[in-house]
Amino acid sequence: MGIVNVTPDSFSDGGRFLDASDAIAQGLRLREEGADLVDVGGESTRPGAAAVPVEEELRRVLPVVEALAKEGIAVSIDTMKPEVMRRAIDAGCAVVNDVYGFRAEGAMEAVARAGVGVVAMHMQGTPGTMQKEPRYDDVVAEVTQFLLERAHALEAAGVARARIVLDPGFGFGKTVDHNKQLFRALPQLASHGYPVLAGVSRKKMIGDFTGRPAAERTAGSVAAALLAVQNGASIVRVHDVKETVDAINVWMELK
Ligand code: 9MG
Repeated sequence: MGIVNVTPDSFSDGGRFLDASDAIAQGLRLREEGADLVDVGGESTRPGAAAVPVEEELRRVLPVVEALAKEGIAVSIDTMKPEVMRRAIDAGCAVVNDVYGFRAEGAMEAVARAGVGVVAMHMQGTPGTMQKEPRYDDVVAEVTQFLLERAHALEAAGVARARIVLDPGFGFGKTVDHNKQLFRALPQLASHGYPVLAGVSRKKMIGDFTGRPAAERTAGSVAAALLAVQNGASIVRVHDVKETVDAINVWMELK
């Protein structure tokens, strides 16, 4: 899954693709580089980010979703808002990626009958507050329980089991130690039978391990994506598609 942020304030590529034509060009480039899915987001979810009004989010993402879908690209919409989900589905998106795990009122109904794929992610708190003081007694058990509960709620709302992807939400209300524990537990999470998505690309955790700023975290991010796949992730959400695809292809040939 390649990332297209149509936002002025993403931590890793803030403002580069705010213009719709730049965002569309980036989506096409990511497909050429080997992305199977392009994730389009119009509201930053970086720690401390402020919420964006629904009309502004729609203005940012809809032309991009529509243009990429028309090109035959499988588009996923990164949003927490049911109205954005509905309009993006009408515009042709194939997957809804909700970092809030479909907890907003009307979110499950927005996807239930549409026949789209869904990514339900775990987040403690909200983007505005989540990194203030993340706390768990047992992060792996609590995140797993939350995700299975969301999956069952989605199924009860009418989403086919085969369309549900689970995501532990690296960096979303987690310390580096929480992230490490969750990363090592990916095989356990995958064992429940739902595909697992891992998103670690250019995140603070990679910066903590390498000492590098976001723009210089490609090698660290590729290493983490590769390890996530080895640990059972079916989808990796990445900025650096070409490098990640190369690494995975080499590993597949040599393993
Ligand atoms: C939007 N977004 C930012 N980071 C993410 C992650 O780790 N997973 C998913 N599903 N979405 C993310």
